[in-house]
Amino acid sequence: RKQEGVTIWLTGLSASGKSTIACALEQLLLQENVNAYRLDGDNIRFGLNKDLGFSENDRNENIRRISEVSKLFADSCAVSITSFISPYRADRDKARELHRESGLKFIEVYVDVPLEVAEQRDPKGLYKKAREGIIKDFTGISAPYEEPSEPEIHLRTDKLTVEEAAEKIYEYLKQEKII
Ligand code: GGZ
Repeated sequence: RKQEGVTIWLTGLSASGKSTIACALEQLLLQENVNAYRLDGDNIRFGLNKDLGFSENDRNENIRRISEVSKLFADSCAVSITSFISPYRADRDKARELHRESGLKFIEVYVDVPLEVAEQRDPKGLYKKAREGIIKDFTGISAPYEEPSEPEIHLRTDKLTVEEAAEKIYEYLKQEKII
């Protein structure tokens, strides 16, 4: 099926729900025969970017490479869905600019949850370790998260189910006639 390429860029704290929403959105799209592909920590941080950690420089480089890869998927007419914290506004803006230069759509989705809620969820016990100082430079605790100022989509994941959040992105793509 013919479609425009696009990058859906999810950004938000650890445990905000980025990956689960990305999975649900991918499912919705594949059901409609829309070619979707997901980039996340599992296929990027353990492969292409396995040389990178969580210092500011490494995060910049992580996001720079992901921006380039996502652009290539979008260029192949896929709906490329990225789910990375991407805590620095400048890095996300560069990703947007890279797409703009190539005439490709870029949709920034702020997966927003209060830090207290993310910390309560703590599915991997990382916030606890960060509070104890076992993990250094942890986003929201000991490293910054810069909120998007003008995201195309703003989701409050403590007020939406995963399905509702994915639906909102899906509806946006329909409304903008991207799919
Ligand atoms: C933040 C960390 C850290 C530190 C390990 N800070 O909830 P998770 O576990 O599964 O997702 C987090 C993931 C963040 O990687 P990203 O590539 O998305 O980060 S960034 O965009 O900032 O480059 C978390 C885990 O890795 N993790 N150490 N110090 N998250």
